[in-house]
Amino acid sequence: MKALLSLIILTFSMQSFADCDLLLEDSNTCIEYTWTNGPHLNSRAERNFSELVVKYFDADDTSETALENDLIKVLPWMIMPNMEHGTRPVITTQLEDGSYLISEILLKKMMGYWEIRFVDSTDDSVLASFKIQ
Ligand SMILES: [Cu+2]
Repeated sequence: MKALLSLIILTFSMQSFADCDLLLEDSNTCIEYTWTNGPHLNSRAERNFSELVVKYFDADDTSETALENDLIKVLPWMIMPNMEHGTRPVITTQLEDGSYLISEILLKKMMGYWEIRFVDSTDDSVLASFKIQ
C-alpha cells in the first residue's frame, strides 16, 4: 500500500515537472529556455551577443501556455574565484507566443563560469539559475 502510494505520488510529480527546465516552487511556474544564438564566450576582442528565448508557464498546465511575467528579470552572472559580477544589461522583448526573447547577452571568456539567473525584479533575489556549459 505504501509502495503504491509512493508510486502514485512519483507519477504525479513526474507529470507536473515533465517539461520544466527550471521549476519555481513558490509559484508553481515552469521556466523553459532555449538558446537561439550562442551561448558565445567571447575572447578579449570579440563581441558576439548571445540570445535566449524564455517561456514561463504553469507547471500543471499540460498545454504549456506562456504566462506574462513582469516580475522576473534575466540576469547573466559571472562567478570567478575571487569575485562575482554581471555584464551589460540585456534586452527583453515579448514575442507573439508570449515567451520572451533575451538579447544582447554579452558573455566574456574569463576565469570562472557564467550562469543565467532569474531574479525577482523587486529585490534582485535569485529565484532560479542554470550554469552555462
Ligand atoms: Cu570576470
